[in-house]
Amino acid sequence: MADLAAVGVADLAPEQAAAEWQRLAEAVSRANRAYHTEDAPEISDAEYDALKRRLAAIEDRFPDLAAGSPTQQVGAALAEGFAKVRHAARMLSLENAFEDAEVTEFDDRIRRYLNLAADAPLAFTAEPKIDGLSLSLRYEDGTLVQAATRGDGEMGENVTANARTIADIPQRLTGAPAVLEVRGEVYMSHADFAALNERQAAAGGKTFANPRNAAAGSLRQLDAAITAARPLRFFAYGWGELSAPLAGTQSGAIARLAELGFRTNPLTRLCRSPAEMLDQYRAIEAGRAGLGYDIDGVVYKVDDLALQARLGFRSTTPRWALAHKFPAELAWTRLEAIDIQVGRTGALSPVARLTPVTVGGVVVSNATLHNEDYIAGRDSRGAPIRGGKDIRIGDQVQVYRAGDVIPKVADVDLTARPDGAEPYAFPDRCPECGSPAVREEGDSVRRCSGGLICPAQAVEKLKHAVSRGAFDIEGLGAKQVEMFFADPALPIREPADIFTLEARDAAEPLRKLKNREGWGEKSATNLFRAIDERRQIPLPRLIFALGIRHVGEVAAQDLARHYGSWEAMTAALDRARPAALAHRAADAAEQAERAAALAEGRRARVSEARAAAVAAADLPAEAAAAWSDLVATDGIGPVLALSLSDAFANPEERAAIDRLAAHLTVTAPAARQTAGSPIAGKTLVFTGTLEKMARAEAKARAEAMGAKVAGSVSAKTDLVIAGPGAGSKAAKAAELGVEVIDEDAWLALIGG
Ligand code: D41
Repeated sequence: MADLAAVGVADLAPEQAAAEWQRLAEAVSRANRAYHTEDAPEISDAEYDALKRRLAAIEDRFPDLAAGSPTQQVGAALAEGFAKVRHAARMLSLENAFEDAEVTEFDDRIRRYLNLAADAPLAFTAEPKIDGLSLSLRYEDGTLVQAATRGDGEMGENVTANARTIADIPQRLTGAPAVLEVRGEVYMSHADFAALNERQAAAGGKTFANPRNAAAGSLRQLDAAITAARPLRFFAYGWGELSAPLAGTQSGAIARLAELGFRTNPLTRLCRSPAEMLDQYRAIEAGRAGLGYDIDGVVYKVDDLALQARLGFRSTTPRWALAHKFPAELAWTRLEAIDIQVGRTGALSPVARLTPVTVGGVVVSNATLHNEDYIAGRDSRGAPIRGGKDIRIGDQVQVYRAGDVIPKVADVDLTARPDGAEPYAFPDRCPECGSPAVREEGDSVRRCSGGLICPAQAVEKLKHAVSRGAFDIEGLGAKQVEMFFADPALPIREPADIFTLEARDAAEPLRKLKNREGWGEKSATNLFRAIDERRQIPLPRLIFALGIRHVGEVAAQDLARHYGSWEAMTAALDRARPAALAHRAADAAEQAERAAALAEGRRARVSEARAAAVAAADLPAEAAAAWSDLVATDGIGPVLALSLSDAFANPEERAAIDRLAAHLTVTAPAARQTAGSPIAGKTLVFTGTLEKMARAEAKARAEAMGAKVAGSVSAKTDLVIAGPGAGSKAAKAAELGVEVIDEDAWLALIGG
């Protein structure tokens, strides 16, 4: 046989191309494995690149060969070693509580949402919260086919080979539903952790700070043989996708998982009241030290699965579950210095530099001091905190750490204060750019007024733009952003620069990315491809990526859903601008009126003052309409609306936004599952008292069926649902000729 490797791609016959493709694909896969999982590259980067280029050239000519090719799996999977997998059902996280009172509030809140009387039965399971990492196991026809870490809840890492080595995880199940996703916590016992660290130390290897880190490090081994040698355990606590229900209750479903062969936590109890939940919390806390593994609280879940389904979830947490954390761990140490960090929105955040101290198994040397008032010993309303004790450099301070929360300085020991310690003077200029740092009325945070000229703000905004919920560009994380921000040859100073990087690199004669330390042909190309993948971006991600104050992921989704397209949103914000300015003027007029009234000893006429300011602006009707449409959007209040409007009206910021958008194709939000929904696309307003379904549930149901829920009635309203006591809104609806129905008609409309 002729040596195919010597034949040019253009000259290969189809069957030769297939054979050559096979050879190259295997060589690339082998090289990938050697490089990524065995940490032992067998060929040079240049040889690797040549193989891949030839493979790609063949696939260009014979596209049928490309499916499943290693050229299709550059980037994420290879760079990080594990393939990403999308969870069939999202892995939610848990809402946290720290106080006993929050358990009663949880019960109250659920009763209110479900419209249950205070004495109606409502049971909860209570189980220890294992301090490990969550894992989702997928079984099809009784066989384990996939194990994935939680990741961001939507996408996790495929760790199937590793999970198969864990003795607590069954490989096969009998009598299970055809599709069953089991969720639970992977952890390591105290004894196994100590023994592992001893072995590691003896072998000169890396030791772990705590059992949680050891479990995470062991599960995320690229070589499953290493995982197999690590003593990991697994408790099942829940489920994801199912082809048939496991039971009618949480406790029944967990019992079923136990029957199927999973370990479930023996301390799980069914509780019939908040008092019983707290009893179980105390019992678990009392037994904590003797368990032999780390737990960080107790998880309560509504037992009745039909009620769980009605309660549903918020953006990332179910309404039917609560994690009641144990009190955080504390330690005392010396405050060495206070550094000021400048954030994305210019906030000056004081950070305590501490003499390192171990808090709950973790060495802490930095902690947050929140803001200027916190250091001075006042809360946001001016009331004393810590009895009004201020914090000074050199003080003995108490450091507090709770779970994954950033450690904070909680208290100060005045008896140990060194002589001559001075009250801390919070800077009134930005330490990064020298611009004045100002505090707005009612804001506890001092902010740099430099905007995008402040390098700290610019770089933080960029980091935000590439973060997970935003552009999420593989290979362009916070570290790389800092590198590019400071790079004289290929700078990235604003998000738009990301999308010109490849073109600038191509035109760059001397300092090409691939020739830099830490970069090569492969990583540079991977980065450019990862950037290309994001030239098309869903609208909510783009809005979130802008890093506008108060516009988080949820608000970005609300805005995207409301406006439907980037063009519609920018046009509406431009139209609304005069009204936004009038509202700023009204805020100022309100403050002036309050001050004047105080001085003159009379009652402030706030609404008159505001109305006069708005009237003086003589707003065009379309501005007023665009503004009321924006602030009537559910989830968007005047504070957010003003912040958004300011960002789009600031000439420098707007120019940067437009430059970015020019590189992008913005995709509309995916339509909800609303086929056949009678209210899809309609704008609804609820008013008055609903008797069978609480307002929050009604709203969630309406949104799930594709409707928008607004807070006030306007010409855009399609339907008003009025309960008893509906007042001005029902009247307004009648005046505008909007259809009004009662709660029974609403229930009939949504089918129960
Ligand atoms: O023991 C745990 N760490 C635990 C975690 C538990 N016992 N139950 C959990 N239940 C849930 C829901 C209610 C969302 C199914 C959880 C977690 N979630 C969880 N752990 C980490 C993220 C989510």
